[in-house]
Order: sequence, then C-alpha cells, then structure tokens
Amino acid sequence: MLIKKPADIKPSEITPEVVYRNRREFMAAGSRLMLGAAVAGALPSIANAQNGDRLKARAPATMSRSAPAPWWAEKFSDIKPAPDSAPFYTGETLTPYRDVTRYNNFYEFGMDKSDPSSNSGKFKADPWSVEISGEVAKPGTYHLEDILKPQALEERIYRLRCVEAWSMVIPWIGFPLANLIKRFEPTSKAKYIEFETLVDRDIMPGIRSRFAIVDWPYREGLRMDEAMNPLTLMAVGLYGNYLPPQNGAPMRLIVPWKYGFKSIKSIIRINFRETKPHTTWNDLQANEYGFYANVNPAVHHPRWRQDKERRLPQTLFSRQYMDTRLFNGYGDQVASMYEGLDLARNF
Ligand SMILES: Nc1nc2c(c(=O)[nH]1)N[C@H]1C(S)=C(S)[C@@H](COP(=O)(O)O)O[C@H]1N2
Ligand SMILES: [Mo]
Repeated sequence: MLIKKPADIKPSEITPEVVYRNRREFMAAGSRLMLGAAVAGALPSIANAQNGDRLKARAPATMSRSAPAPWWAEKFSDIKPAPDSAPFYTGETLTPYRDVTRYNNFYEFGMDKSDPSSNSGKFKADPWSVEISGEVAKPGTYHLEDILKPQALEERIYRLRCVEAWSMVIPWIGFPLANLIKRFEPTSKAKYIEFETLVDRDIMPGIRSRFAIVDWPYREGLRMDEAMNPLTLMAVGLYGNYLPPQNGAPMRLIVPWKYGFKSIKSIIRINFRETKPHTTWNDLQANEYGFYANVNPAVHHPRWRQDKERRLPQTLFSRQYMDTRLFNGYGDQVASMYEGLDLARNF
C-alpha cells in the first residue's frame, strides 16, 4: 500500500454479472441469466437455485474446484443463509466471484493485485493448526478440525473497503469470532487480541522478494470489545465455498467497519494480551495507518482521499464512484464502542 499504482481492472477481466444470485435482483435478472447461460459459470448458480439452495450466492463450480476440496468442504453443505436485512446483508450488487478472487492484497504472495491468485498454487491449507496463547485459561495448539467442529457456518454479505479507496461487496462464509474466543476462556487481563499470518518462504514468493517492505509475519490486532462485536467474522469461505489461498485460506478475519488491512489472512496464531499489539501497517507507517483503522470519510490518508470509493468491478461505462460512509455504513452496530474517542487522532 506504500506503492502508488493504477489499480484499475482491465475491461477484458470483467465477467458478465451472471454468476451470483441476489434475491432482490433474481427475478429482474432472469433475462440476463438466460443470456449468460452460455457462460459456464452461470450454470451452477441456476442449478443451486433449483435444488433449493437458500444461500444468496454460490461460487461457480468451474471456478472453485480446480484443486481437490479440503476435508472441511463438507461443512459447506449446511450453511445458514444471510438474512434479507442489514447488517449481515446489503442490498448492493455483489462483486463477481472472479474479481473477489483475482484482485487481492496478500503481500506474502507479491504486491500486484494479480499476484496472490497467480502465485499461491503451492499453498496448502491442510493440515493447519492455530496456536492460542497469552491471557487465556486454555492455551495450546489447536488443529483446524478442532476449531471448526463446534462452529455452525453462516453466510454474511459485507462491504469490504480498502484504504486504497476501492471497495467490494462479498458474500463470506464463517462464524462469529466471539464464538471462537469464548472457547479459550480469556482472563480478565485480556484487553487486546493479536493475530499472525503464516510465514513460509518456500510457497510465498512475496516473502522471498528483495522488495518486500513488510517485516513478516503480517500482524493485526483488535481491542477485545471489537473482537467480540457480533459483526466480527472468522471467515472460512466465500460464495458458499471454501476460501481459495489468495483470499486467506483456510481461515481469515473480517472486520467490515475497518479498512481491509485489518482483515488478516491465513491465521496461524492468536494471542490474548493486556497491552496493545504491534500491527503491520501501523509499524511501517504510523502516520498513515492507525491501529483502529475505522473507515472514516473525514480522515484522509496522505495518498487516498477517504470520502469516496470505487466499487469494483469498474467498467469503461460505469466508473462506480460512491460516497464512503463512517464505519463503512456499520455505525449502528459499532459507533458506541468509540464514544468519547477522538476519531481524528485515533484513526
Ligand atoms: N496476511 C495478510 N493479510 C492481509 C493482507 C496481506 O497483505 N497479508 N492484505 C490486507 C488488505 S490491504 C486487504 S484490502 C484485504 C484484502 O482481502 P481480499 O483479497 O480477500 O479481498 O486483506 C488484508 N489481509
Ligand atoms: Mo487494503
């Protein structure tokens, strides 16, 4: 994010908008779907609808099944669909699967938006374990099986607002982070929670790169009340399917009222602390990236105004600029956590 780049997607990379279902648009989009039926990706969505799949959106099977499915794919047959109303749903058009999985920030795999999808072929999300440490009654190394077993998966459609001033609307699959935290029984000293991403030089070319600017591992953190907020999601999938590596497989954080960089990917360590943790972007450039990183149209980044955003995908005919909202539009759910805090200083 320290590097200025034209971030526009080439028109040739834009897929016709036929691979998702959105209840409000489904009827209206009927004719478009028929038109798009020639596109392989459209067919599984229609099939799912006919099979009584109540999810709002499914990934096209042709795109998501390139690698063998991990064992936890079986959990994806039983997902609670997103409701029809906010905050776990937005009436906005979903960003197509293709863009969600090919326009990524995941510096471990390289700094270009296309690097994570191109360079993550050797990544293995299975076996996976997560170290739980610090101020908890039940620290230890937990296998992914153990972490996922008690969790019921649900679909949540959230806006994702990157500090680079682009945004998407993504149908995530996951479970509330709070449900996971409770299992480890945090002590009264647990005031913050810290997360770390996998570091593997062999499979992550961004880590080997001489141009890497990050001091690995990528780290993020939340205040405990933010971590326990019902909006905070531990995501294990998107578009009704397991996460591809470029989106943070097998498990990544989603904090929809904060800039995207808080939503750390491929988590291998969760540490409960009494003091505020170090976080990657804040360490790199504290005057540009705050610890809170709450989306705020009144507090600008030196290189990106934050009062507008570009909703992806853009096309030649539709630039899709829109106003950015305080807390990314989730103020009703989160503003009370910041009462009395000067948001311009604590950005
Ligand atoms: N480990 C790790 N997590 C990360 C990043 C990263 O470079 N490394 N980039 C962040 C940024 S800047 C954004 S905008 C989101 C992008 O998530 P997506 O690619 O799934 O849309 O991931 C965040 N999580
Ligand atoms: Mo970002």
